[in-house]
Amino acid sequence: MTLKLCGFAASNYYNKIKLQLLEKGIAFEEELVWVGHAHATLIERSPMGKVPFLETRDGPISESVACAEYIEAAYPQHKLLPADPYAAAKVRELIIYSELHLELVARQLYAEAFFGGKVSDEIKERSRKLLLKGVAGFAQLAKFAPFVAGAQFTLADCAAIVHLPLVASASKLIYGEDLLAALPVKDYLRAMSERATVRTVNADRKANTELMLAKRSAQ
Ligand SMILES: N[C@@H](CCC(=O)N[C@@H](CS)C(=O)NCC(=O)O)C(=O)O
Repeated sequence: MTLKLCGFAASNYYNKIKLQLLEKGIAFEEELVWVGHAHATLIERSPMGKVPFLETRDGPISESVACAEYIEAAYPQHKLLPADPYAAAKVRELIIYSELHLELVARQLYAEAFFGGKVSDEIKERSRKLLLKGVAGFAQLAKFAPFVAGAQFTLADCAAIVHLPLVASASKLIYGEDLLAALPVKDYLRAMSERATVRTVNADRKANTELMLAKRSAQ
């Protein structure tokens, strides 16, 4: 059975896995699955009702970290995790920083930054403090030389390429200041956007975002 990536292409976590699959040159199918109405068939495949999830020959896998690790183990071509245990741990560490300490914190702001909603001043203030701490931590670890973990393109790039633009633009929109501006993120993202795989992900993301916004305004 061909591996199937399920979710929607406006999602940064979906695109993290899509980029990994494209970089590794793995044949895969995509199934468009929206979230928000946690119907039984979605919950059966992804118990938290989140995307992405994979459909594999052995069954479904939810949570992008578990999906990414499964792909690396099951499809060893074009490794995106170093063989050296310490180097691999440093890649995983960067993924955790970009998700737990940056993206998940910035996510608190998305309702107002991107979707016309409102976020309380209390949440904005708390998120700003956490983001400043997360950015300082990430800055200490990220190499941008030229890839986020060093000389090789790794899973940390799959995460950084999809998450950092959201962190930068949400902070710019809410605080009037890009909290990542002191890091070479813009140059890094510009360089990464020249990769054919990233161009594909970005083109599909734009098309799917329009579809998602049209769907929302029709509700
Ligand atoms: N920890 C999850 C996060 C995935 C996530 O938050 N996905 C969003 C779309 S970008 C989602 O499914 N949101 C719907 C929800 O939270 O109910 C992962 O790494 O897969």
